[in-house]
Amino acid sequence: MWKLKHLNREKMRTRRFLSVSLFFVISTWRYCFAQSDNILWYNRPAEHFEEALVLGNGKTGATVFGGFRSDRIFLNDATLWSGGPVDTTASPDVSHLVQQVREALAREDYKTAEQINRKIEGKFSESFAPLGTLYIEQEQEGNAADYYRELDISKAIAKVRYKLDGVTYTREYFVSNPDKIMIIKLSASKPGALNFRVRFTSLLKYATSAKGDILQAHGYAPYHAYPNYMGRVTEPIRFDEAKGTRFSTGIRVKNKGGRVSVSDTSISVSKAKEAVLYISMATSFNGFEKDPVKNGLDSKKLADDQLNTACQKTYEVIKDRHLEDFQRFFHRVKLELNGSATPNLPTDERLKRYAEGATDNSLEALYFQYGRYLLISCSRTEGVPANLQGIWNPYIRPPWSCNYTMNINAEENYWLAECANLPEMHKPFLTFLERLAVTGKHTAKAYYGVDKGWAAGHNSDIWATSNPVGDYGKLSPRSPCWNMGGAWAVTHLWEHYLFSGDRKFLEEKAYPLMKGAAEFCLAWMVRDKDGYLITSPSTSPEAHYVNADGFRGATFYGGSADIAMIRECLDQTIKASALLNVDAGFRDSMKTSLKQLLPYRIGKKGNLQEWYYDWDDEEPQHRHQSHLYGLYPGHQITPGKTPELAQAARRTLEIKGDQTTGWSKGWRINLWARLKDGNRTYKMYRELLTYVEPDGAKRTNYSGGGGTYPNLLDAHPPFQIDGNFGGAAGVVEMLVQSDDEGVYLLPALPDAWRSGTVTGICTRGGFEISMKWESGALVSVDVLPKVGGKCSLHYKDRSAEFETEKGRKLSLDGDLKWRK
Ligand code: FUC
Repeated sequence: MWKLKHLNREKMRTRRFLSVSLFFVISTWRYCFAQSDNILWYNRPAEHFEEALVLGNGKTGATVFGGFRSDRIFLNDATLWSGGPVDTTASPDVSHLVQQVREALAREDYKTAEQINRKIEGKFSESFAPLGTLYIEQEQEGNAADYYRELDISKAIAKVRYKLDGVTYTREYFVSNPDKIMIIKLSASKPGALNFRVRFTSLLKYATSAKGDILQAHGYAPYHAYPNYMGRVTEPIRFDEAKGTRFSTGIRVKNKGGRVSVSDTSISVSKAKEAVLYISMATSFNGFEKDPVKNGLDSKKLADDQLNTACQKTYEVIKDRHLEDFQRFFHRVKLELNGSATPNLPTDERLKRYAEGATDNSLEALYFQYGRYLLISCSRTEGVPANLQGIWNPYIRPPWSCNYTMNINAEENYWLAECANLPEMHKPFLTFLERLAVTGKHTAKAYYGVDKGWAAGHNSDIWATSNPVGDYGKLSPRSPCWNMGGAWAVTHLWEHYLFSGDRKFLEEKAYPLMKGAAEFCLAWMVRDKDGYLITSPSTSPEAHYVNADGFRGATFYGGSADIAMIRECLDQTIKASALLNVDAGFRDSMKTSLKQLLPYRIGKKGNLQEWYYDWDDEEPQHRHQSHLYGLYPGHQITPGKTPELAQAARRTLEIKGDQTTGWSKGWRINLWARLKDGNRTYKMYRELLTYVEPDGAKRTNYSGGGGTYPNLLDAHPPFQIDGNFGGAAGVVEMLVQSDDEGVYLLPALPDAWRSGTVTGICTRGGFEISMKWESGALVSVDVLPKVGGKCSLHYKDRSAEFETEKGRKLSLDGDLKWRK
């Protein structure tokens, strides 16, 4: 009896011990995986794209679903697009129509002007193509337990882990930039338990085959893809074996235990303990002006070479090199808000809780760092900037062709680059402009009759399309008939100079492009009845007016947005030419024109006037706000220097309201920050993080459905990455702003961020700022001069000026005095 009791007690004790240990193990395990500030995690596999985790090395993109029986990974290559080089001989010279539009406008005949303007349209831009999908299939019965999926954005590594029949399976995924390879490591806790098959499919034309122990896929992209917003058209996707960018993929497995067999359609691994997949991808894209077939790169050889070189390295070596490369960028900036305690909840649940009003400062910081993560992951290919979805797209007819939309979206993608200490990631956009200027010279002449400089319209692609799109009159002028793409985009070159102080870059790369854009602007402008310089025809990106006769249209003259962009472009080009001491005569003509630009006007509602006359908007809450360009990203309107205009811009934002698409929220966050209204900025930032159901690209909502998907990608809806970048840039604008007059510390600090620390924020003038604030007040600031020279700091009503030396840090207190 005693023995039995004793045994039972022993059993109970062991059980208790086991359950306590299990609890400890589970909580520690969860803690290890879930508590870092830089982790997105989930307790189930992704079903939709908007739940899947994105990885990339700036060229190769992977979207990981993490299914346990069948894992799906969408593969992309930044250089795989439909189409081929722009054929400038194919576009007819329609520039004579410009005069006809001008004459109609001079008669105030807007209907006729609109009709003729529509004829100044050319071919559509091309589309970013999906490379393929990888499936990892395991023949396993039953349901997985303890499923866990994460993306560690400080490592750019995704992980999946689950238990099945007492065996723990794990997968680790990353895409290495230094080794140009995607790696997936699969392992099982029990020897021989790993059995799976790898398959590749694609929506493009392709074939797979076995070459030794490699599974290969070769294929080609369409020679033309019609934009999805044109709805049903005959043969929207056109393939021709003799045309289109080629792509190649090679997959090889290195295994521990078990065996590997390769067929023409798959690779199978059986009875292994561990297996590492090496996946290489390449395309024949050889530059915007080269035919990808006749003068293309050898994608097969490239993919082979990348695979062979990578396979000579172990998984550990590739991983170490990947971490070193990625973290060199990622760790430059740190942000902590109010102590940033991270709740132990899956990211989608955190997002839902947050949308219901919960406080989650760590999620706010995570969203900011996620923007930086995305930019490092998608923007590292010379001349090939991040598109509307970065580099992650599964569709053959993606939303808006997944292209470069130059009337906001392409630029918004790069608002984060300089200030968040990622100038290297800005380069793909800056080098793209060199290409845009080449086709843009033709566009200026053939579409606008201007034989000086270059112009770009509202849509572009990897081929540097610059003409107004619309397929020769199929679109309303409100989007395509806008030619300020060049004027806007070149401001990024000047900004890169301001942040880096790189005079060589300014002289050799930036200035020639800036000058070309400015030359076009000068030649394009005409005089209004009062002698002011204006554009005619003009449109205000994607908006419609209602004129005095009740006519609703897009074509008019003297648009405030055009003039704001020209003002910024001329101002910067004047400064650049003076600094470089070149083109004195041209500088004088720019100065004269700058003074004669139509000034800003304030409308009857107290708003900043968008149209030449004080007309109503067809949609007062329209998502675009291009006439506020001078407030952000420009530097013409500030509450200090132009209080009336700042007040009018504020009124415009109030009339527009806060409900808008993702990218538009991203822009408004920055606009409110420049108005130095921290609480309103924060309100919009919170709204950008509104949970949006993951439902694929099914719904396009133009009026107010913007927010964030479970995988923290921005919802226009559908997914559009610019909102991520705009939102993250807005965080910087709340904490640090800079212009010609210096650096402003905590200029729009919201009450909700009472204390915090930030390191590594960059400013114009080449300073790196790290600071700490408590109870809403600045405690300390370190300024690291990367260039040297005068540094003016402003905090609330305090200002201080320092002469700095490159590399010698200033350590100041909250009064901007030297710290003891
Ligand atoms: C413009 C915007 C849309 C969308 C698209 C890519 O047409 O008005 O909202 O962002 O670009």
